Amino acid sequence: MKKSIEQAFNDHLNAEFFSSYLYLSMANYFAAQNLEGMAAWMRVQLEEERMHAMKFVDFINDRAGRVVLQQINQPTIEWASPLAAFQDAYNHECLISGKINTLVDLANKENDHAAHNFLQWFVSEQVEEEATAQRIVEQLKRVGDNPVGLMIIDQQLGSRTASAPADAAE
Ligand code: OFO
Repeated sequence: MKKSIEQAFNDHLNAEFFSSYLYLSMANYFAAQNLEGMAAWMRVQLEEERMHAMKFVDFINDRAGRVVLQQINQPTIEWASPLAAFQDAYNHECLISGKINTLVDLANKENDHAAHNFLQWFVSEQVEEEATAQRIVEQLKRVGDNPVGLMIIDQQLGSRTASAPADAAE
């Protein structure tokens, strides 16, 4: 694979590992708030992010490139509210979508059809990632400070399983 693609994919797998780290941090925040459902939801999400990172690892290895693991930045550990945390999650997913789009542009520029094809899964996935986070943000906005509403959302999110990640907010 071309060095430019290898470098960009290595940078991106670091961003996916950071996503995993960020959601672990959010899981810990929710656990500290006794919002066990949200904590559980984030724990499923962090595993998904690790899987995303591993897809890039596998692709680089399959193309006879070299994976270079880089330092993972420290995530935020405190949020003002569950809404603030999920708003951050949504903003983060938008950022990741932008990075995926940039990778697609690079794959096109380098005429790397395999990379382009590989990235299409992520293009679709990011639509789901953004939509899911946004739905939860809207639900949390709707309940505001109502503790019963918050408890219901917490219970709903706690039912998320690894096999049905996209439906967790519904
Ligand atoms: Fe990997 O999709 Fe979220 O960050």
